[in-house]
Amino acid sequence: MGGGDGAGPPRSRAKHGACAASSAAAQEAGAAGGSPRPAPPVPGGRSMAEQESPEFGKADFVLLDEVTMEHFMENLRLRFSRGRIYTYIGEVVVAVNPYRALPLYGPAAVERYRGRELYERPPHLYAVADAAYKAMKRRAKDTCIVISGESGAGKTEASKYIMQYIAAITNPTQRAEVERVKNVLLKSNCVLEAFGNAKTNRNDNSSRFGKYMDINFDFKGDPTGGHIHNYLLEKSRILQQQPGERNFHSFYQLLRGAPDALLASLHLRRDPGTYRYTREGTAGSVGGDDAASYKEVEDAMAVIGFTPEEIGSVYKILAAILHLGNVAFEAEGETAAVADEGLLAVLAELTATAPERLRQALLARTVAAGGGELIEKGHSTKEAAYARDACAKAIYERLFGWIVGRVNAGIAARDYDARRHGKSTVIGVLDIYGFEIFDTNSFEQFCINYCNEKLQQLFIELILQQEQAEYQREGITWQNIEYFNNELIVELVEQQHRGILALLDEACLAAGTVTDTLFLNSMDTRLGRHPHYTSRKLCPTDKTMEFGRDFRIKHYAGDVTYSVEGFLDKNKDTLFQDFKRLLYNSADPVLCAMWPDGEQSITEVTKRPLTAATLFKNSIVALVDNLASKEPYYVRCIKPNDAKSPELFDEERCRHQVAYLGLLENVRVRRAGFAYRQPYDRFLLRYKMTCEYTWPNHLMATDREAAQALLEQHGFQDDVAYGHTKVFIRTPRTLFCLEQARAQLIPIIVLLLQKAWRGAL
Ligand code: AOV
Ligand code: MG
Repeated sequence: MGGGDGAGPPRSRAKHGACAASSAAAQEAGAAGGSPRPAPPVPGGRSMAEQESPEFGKADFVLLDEVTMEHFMENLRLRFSRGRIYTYIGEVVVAVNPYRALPLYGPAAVERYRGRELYERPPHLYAVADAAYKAMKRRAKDTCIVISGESGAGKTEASKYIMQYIAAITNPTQRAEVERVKNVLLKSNCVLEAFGNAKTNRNDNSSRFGKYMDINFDFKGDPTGGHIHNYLLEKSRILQQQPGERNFHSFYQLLRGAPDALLASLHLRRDPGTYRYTREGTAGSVGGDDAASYKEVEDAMAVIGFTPEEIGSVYKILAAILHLGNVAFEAEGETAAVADEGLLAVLAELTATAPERLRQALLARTVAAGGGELIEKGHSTKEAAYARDACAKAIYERLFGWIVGRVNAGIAARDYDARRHGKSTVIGVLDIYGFEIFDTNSFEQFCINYCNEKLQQLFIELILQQEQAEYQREGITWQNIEYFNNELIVELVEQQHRGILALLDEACLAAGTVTDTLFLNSMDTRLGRHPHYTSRKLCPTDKTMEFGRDFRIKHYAGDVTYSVEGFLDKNKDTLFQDFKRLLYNSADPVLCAMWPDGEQSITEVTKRPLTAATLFKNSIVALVDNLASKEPYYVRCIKPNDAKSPELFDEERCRHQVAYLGLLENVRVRRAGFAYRQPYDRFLLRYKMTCEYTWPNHLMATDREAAQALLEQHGFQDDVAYGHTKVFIRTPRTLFCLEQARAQLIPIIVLLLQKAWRGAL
């Protein structure tokens, strides 16, 4: 290679050699390997040590002296107690919910992080948002930010900070259309939370739906649109809540916040205790907030583009659901009759339907008899009550879907940009309901927890598995790191023909009288040997499960006992066509638009639709495929205690989360691994001007040798490894220094080129 000292090329003339040896991360990583060195300065005249003094612990878990649970917890606890709620594992952010307002956000903080590299500033969601944004802009890569953690860990709050950051750093020229899109994106949170969140025993503002939001960017890097996918709203909450919980916020907001005249026109009383669906949820409610939120949500709907008529329809639909819950039935011989005629009239008015048709839909259903003949079959009082509740759930679910659709219409990406400048790029933000364990866990918890298993699987796949597989492929010496793979649990749920979902669908499809208990029996028989499945029948001594009712899954995040009651019903999700037709014929355009399937005749709908669980599984599989196709950034949220306390760091609870989230394994893989990798040719193309042996072109036999010469000239040889096709760089600082060297040289090169050009003229 012809170096001055024979051991390698002479040091570069560019003054960045010091930077190489001075990487703070490299220093600390080196220290972990047993050669402690003083904390060095970093570009910009600041050092990691200044930003993160020992008082605040290690800003990156990769820098721990030893990767043990004890050291990890010590650092996490120390940082939490000092208000340092964010810590990195490489590019992954570990965030502990502070349960108090911290002065970490807002315009000044945004400025500190704008355009900076990850390691230049203390760990923050803003830094990750910036990294995802930069990757998207510089390399035209679709990226996604996956926020995970259990219920109440801070995912939704994190997603909002991330969106606020992206909104703040884009559109410097204040283009009106871009401003409008940003505004709609931000305001959509408030509306979706009002209709999709509720107080649970885990979280006062718990997301009861999953949300994945794509933000589209044009070639300038400004948001031009977006799209929200929502996943399985927990609609059973409409009917019933566990003690201490509430129905969706929207109901209380309307009741507590609406002006008197509006309430009167909706025939509502202010007290949520008046209505069967909101009666249980009045304890522990926060009345003042509800009234203030009502106004905020209404303003947000207007910003999104809801017309006053549409907003009026939304309120009427909410009121109709509340009234519907109060409809009682009395027996008239074999069949049911509506107990309160006045209520029927109110309902007909609010839903803009004909009172007699409404009565008919509540009391009977149309069935196809032989020979294509249709007959009316009257409900018993029990059947009528069941149909009424199914209808209330369905109306709310469709209202929510309509609202999401309305938001999407307000932010639909204008494809003129994509057509003019090629494909637009996307940042996806995922905020989905976290893993949850309640006193009673039902079908909804089963779906939510399955979804979290899938996301954990993706994390394992992207962060732990693929990383290690690449080192092996590239021939880099590597000691495999063991981790718990939850593949078996995912299989238990979703395996074709044999998994829980398949057995559930099988039970639902079976004609006649298959009950929840028979479904449980079938699981016991066919899954009895699975290491992650058990039930009282299989484990008779375990008194924490009820015989004939409960089964238990050993999830990655803990054991959850599910009550099988209602599984079949919720999975079938039957709503009689009579209701759909009734509401499709409503004179209210919003209500009518929610029931496009209401036009079908009863003979057309006898084909079995997909079950709720299968639809959910399909949507989650599609979500995971979508995420896997993007460059992922991770935020791993931790809930410090169950008391929502800003002081309490519950050691046991935190340790448990660190363990099941696989954070220690993440540190190990990261620490043993390399932060960046690039194919040799791409690497040289970008940095060749920083080395005399590679500029303008190298004369070495291979790109690999040339890359080696370049890195050695900078003095980075201890921080890199050479694979078959790619160069691997251990610490981000090395890349940062290369970037700096490049940035310093570019103006000089441009000047030289201009001179040469003028000379040629
Ligand atoms: P989740 O989204 O993870 O739960 P949230 O984001 O709703 O959890 O957070 C729960 C509560 O914790 C919030 O309402 C805030 O009071 C508080 N909190 C979270 N993050 C912060 C923060 N950075 N600063 C201050 N307070 C915070 V669930 O949706 O239940 O899975 O389904
Ligand atoms: Mg949430």
